Amino acid sequence: MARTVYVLNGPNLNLLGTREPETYGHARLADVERLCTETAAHYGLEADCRQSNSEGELIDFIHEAHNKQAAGIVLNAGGYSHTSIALHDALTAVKIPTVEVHVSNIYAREDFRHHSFIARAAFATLCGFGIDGYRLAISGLAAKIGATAKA
Ligand code: CA2
Repeated sequence: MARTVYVLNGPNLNLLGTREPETYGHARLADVERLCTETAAHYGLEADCRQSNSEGELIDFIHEAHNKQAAGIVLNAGGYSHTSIALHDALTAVKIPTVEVHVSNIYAREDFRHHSFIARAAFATLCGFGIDGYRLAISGLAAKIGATAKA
């Protein structure tokens, strides 16, 4: 069974924990990646965590996930969520079970954040749980692909 979950973070998420804590909290990207690694291990999965500020590189990561037969993708595409048909198309092409995550509650924010192109290509979307959303996303993904918790 495929065991690797790609955890992809998009533009500006490298700034997590350094600015706007009232919106994004105090945890840093390294904390997110540790949380994902630990949660994935709980289900016998491995988290391969990447961050990029470039749309094309995020698309390359999705293609790589396909080539490496990844079990799933957890994606916070940041601002590209609201603009990128290309990311939508990449996810649709590879057909890897994908959960969309946002740290903040995008529906309680500006109107331009209320639409996500990623949502149509993901089987679930989580937002507003802070970084715990990543843990919940991996748990939900594990259930979706039939990976069970290890003792
Ligand atoms: O809530 C989320 O996770 C977002 O994906 C974050 C994006 C935003 O454009 C989306 O609408 C919602 C922005 C990421 C910016 O991250 C920062 C983190 C700390 C300080 C400054 C920016």
